[in-house]
Amino acid sequence: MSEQHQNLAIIGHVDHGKSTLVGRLLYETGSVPEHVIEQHREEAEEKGKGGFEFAYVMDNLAEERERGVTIDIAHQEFSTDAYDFTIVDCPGHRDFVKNMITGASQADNAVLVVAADDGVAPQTQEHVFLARTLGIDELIIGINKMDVVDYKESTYDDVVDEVNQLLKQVQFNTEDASFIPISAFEGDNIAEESDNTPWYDGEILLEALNDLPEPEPPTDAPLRLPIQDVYTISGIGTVPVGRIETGIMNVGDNVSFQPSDVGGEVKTIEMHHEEVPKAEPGDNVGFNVRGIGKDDIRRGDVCGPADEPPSVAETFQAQVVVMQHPSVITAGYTPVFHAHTAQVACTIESIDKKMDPSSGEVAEENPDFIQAGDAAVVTIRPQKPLSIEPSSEIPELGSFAIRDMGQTIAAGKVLDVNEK
Ligand SMILES: Nc1nc2c(ncn2[C@@H]2O[C@H](COP(=O)(O)OP(=O)(O)OP(=O)(O)O)[C@@H](O)[C@H]2O)c(=O)[nH]1
Ligand SMILES: [Mg+2]
Repeated sequence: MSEQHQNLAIIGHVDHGKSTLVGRLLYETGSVPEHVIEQHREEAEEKGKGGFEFAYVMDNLAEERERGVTIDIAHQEFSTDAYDFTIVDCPGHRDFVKNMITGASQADNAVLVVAADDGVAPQTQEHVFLARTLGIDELIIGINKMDVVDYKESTYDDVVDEVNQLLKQVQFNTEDASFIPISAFEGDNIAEESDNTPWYDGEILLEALNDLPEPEPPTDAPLRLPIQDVYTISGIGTVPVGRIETGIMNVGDNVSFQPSDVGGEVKTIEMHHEEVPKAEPGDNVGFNVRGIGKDDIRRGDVCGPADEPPSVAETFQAQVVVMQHPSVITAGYTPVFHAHTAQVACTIESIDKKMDPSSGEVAEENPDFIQAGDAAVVTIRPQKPLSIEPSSEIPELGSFAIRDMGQTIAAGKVLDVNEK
């Protein structure tokens, strides 16, 4: 075990090999034994899904295995010399981008998987945009399925060029991106240098993972724990679960859930099925609070200290970047905002400034509309109570994505919260 912890998201278009890559990584690092892969191979073949044995390590739901797609995010742990990794395997299918947003918002860095035989595809673009705007620092880009293109250097170079263009488009600093030709299925350049790519002399994947920059230390912000689900467990009672984004939770603390606006004393905290006296940023916990019933709180609430409760926005000002929209965005537009575990319809009440995305300077005051490619400062009014924080104070609770008509329209950062 190493000291440092990293949350690593695996992102990219559907079927490009994300789950297969995670399965392969876990296998190569000894976290999944050979016989388990062998069982998966048999099950995959029975289901007519031969080749999915590595993906099945991550795809545990019956529907995922039948369809051969990832639906919800899945977490797995493995260690290298430098880091203990929590891998967040994201779904690539366009119907499940909302789950990818949750995954990306939990991660420090990411591996982008691009299939060499397909190149940049719609969700490659959508995921890179979301990764960039949700605060992913560094990207490792695995050009996967090199076996399918006979390990050809020219194909690799073409896909690298395509991805570089995309990175420029979303203003991802290309110095924070590194490329590796891999085959997740065959195991090329994952844990060992491959003989099939003699023309490549860069790092293999495990080396690149070891060389990732250390994640920023957690801020000294107060406790913020977005609630992912609320369970009723016999013998304990109501158990909200979620991941601590900032701060510490101790048994005996007085906490408040917002925007539900209820609270009480923390009676128990459970992590990995064991009771613990306290929990820290990055910990996935279930806990019980005196006097709180199942109907008092819900997914999307944020738990914080009673004396420093999570902010609830009447309105908030944010900087947004528009990725795509069939026409233009004007004041009055009311799409769904995805912030931490909450999904709330919000109205763009005013478009205050259009920014020059390259310089960050104001390009136009009070523009009539914004469109794809624009960056702007806007004022937003949630249609139902929403707990959200200024990104400068609590970055973990200060970003969001905007979705409409089954696609990501924009993403942004909260500048200022006007509290209820
Ligand atoms: N030949 C070859 N096939 C691969 C490779 N990596 C993945 N595949 C195949 O591609 C298919 C999809 O793989 P997955 O790992 O499920 O892809 P995914 O990116 O996780 O897909 P979603 O989670 O649904 O977005 C499976 O049939 C894999 O066997 C590779 O390196 N070479
Ligand atoms: Mg998958």
